[in-house]
Amino acid sequence: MIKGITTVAPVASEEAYARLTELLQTLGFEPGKGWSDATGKGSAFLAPLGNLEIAIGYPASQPTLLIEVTQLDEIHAAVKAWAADADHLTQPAPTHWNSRLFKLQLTNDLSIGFWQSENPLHNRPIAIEGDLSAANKRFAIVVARWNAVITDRLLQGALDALTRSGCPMQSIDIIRVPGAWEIPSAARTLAETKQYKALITLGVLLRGETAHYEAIYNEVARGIGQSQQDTGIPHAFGVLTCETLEQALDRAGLKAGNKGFEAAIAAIEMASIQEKLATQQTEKVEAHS
Ligand code: DLZ
Repeated sequence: MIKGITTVAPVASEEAYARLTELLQTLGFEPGKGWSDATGKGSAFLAPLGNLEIAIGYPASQPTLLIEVTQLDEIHAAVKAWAADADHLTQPAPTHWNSRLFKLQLTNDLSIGFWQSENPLHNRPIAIEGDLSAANKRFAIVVARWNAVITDRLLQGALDALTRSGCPMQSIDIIRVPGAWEIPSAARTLAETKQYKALITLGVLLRGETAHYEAIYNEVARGIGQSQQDTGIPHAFGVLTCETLEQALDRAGLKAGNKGFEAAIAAIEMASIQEKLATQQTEKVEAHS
């Protein structure tokens, strides 16, 4: 599968290289990993969205380096402020492909074009992804007291993820239950209040110490999943199932990350996805009415 496409744009002079690198940095282009060795050097920039375009009969007047932007006029103003010599900058003008474009003759040997499509859906990413902001959202954490030496660490990890993602402590409710067995019913009661954007469930089941381990684990997982499906509120699953206490400790912050932190991040992402999907649905309904 293709993972990414790198277009190498050779520039003819040291001056063009330095100016283009500086301009792209000024405009906030995300830097990638550059290189420098005996054969030359490269400045890498990461485009959030990249196109590979092969062309035939393309008007020679077009720059071969084209950068698609979302706010062409603001970019034009920024480029004008950056480039001391405005003679080498054209005004944004319509193209024959339903876009507007301006050109900058950076050096004698290098011209670049900035353009914006008039179609707001052009190149819009197809995937809807959640972001990782927990601000202005309420979360609940259901945590089992059984194996508290571990679950307290999972709770610490979850709180760390939530607060570092912008959720104040006042917007987090923590519900302690006796053991993992009790998590589903508490989670469901909380989810049904519709007060929370997402729930985080935390517990530890140790195979060696838990009679009917499989039966309990299956029921806990099924109950949490069912609550999530019935209520439509995301429930992040942070119930560890381990052979030994040592394994559990590793997953609670020692060697294998903190599963409480990871569950909270999943909850934040899912809360955001729910919001985005809800907005999309509303937009669709409005468009059809
Ligand atoms: C009883 C029990 C056992 C044996 N093991 C665990 C465990 O490893 N992890 C856990 O969270 N809870 C355990 N429990 C307690 C049950 O989850 C439950 O709290 C009690 O059976 C009371 O309903």
